[in-house]
Amino acid sequence: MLSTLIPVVVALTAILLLWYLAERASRRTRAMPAGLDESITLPHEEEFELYHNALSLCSKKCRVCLDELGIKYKSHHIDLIETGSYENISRHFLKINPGATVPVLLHNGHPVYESHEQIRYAAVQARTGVKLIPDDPEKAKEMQQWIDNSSIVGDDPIARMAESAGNCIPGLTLPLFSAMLEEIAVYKIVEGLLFHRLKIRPLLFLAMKFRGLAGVKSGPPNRIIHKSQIQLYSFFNQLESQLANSGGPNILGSFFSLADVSWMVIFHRLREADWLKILLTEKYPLINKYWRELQTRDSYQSGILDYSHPSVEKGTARIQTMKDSDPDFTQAISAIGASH
Ligand SMILES: N[C@@H](CCC(=O)N[C@@H](CS)C(=O)NCC(=O)O)C(=O)O
Repeated sequence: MLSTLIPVVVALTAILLLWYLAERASRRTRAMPAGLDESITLPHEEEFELYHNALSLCSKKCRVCLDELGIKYKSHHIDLIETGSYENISRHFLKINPGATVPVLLHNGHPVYESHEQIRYAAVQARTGVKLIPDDPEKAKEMQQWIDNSSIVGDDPIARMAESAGNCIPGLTLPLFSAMLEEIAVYKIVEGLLFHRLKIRPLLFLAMKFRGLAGVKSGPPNRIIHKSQIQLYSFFNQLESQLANSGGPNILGSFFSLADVSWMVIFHRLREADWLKILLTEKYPLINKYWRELQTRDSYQSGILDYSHPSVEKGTARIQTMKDSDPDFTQAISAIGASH
């Protein structure tokens, strides 16, 4: 019996291995350099096209920026595992970005990679009369610092938190990721382990899937959340001073710039992961005012709220229910908030 089974198992293993190797060969991934790549021309129909995702913070940044500038674009929604499936590692999307991340901005078919580069590129190219970069070079430099300290830098989403508020955000999104992953089947995450360039990301999601939302109360996820809070507070302190010095209502004063686009999406993520009440305390009156102003902009509606995704809404609601039903939960994730 066993002797007849062995060749079957060997044959099946060989078939699986061949399938995996063939599939990997057709889904080649590599990191793409930031900025415009004029050596690549991708199929396109319109001058500007955007590959993006409803939940993705960097995608929101680009949508808000394009809307502020009045640039019309063709929209291609790409699912990420959080919103349903790993479309970002599909053969189709890897032709657009072998780096497997969104957003990607196309200008006349040429891709621009990295959202902080995309917003600058769009602002420079815009012929709509709207300016999001100040003429004064000193002011433009100041703006760039506020873009840099809110960008997501590097491939590891939970590293380099001291460099940028943007890198504190994935850690603070862990509860939302966990809540959203409740609806995602394990095999879909495993696809990421097999084909994603950045294995740390599907690994993290698999761990979050198994721990569930209550799992953020303790262990490594809880430590990551607390570390993210501490680091984020240091950026909040800087932002509060900047708003006092500039006189508001924006980071550079009266001029609304790319820096504000970049920070708007950070606050919105804190909103969708239900952190605002815990983190944005009365210790930060100017940031509170700033955030209220940001929400009145048309681009907040068109680039963010109009793209609200049912899975994100369910995820936010799950976090709120957990907080209401388990006082330990709120306590465990907001311990730092009480003492900063
Ligand atoms: N630094 C990049 C970050 C790009 C990035 O990590 N995008 C996320 C969404 S915000 C993504 O595509 N995640 C999908 C995945 O890693 O599977 C940028 O600013 O564009």
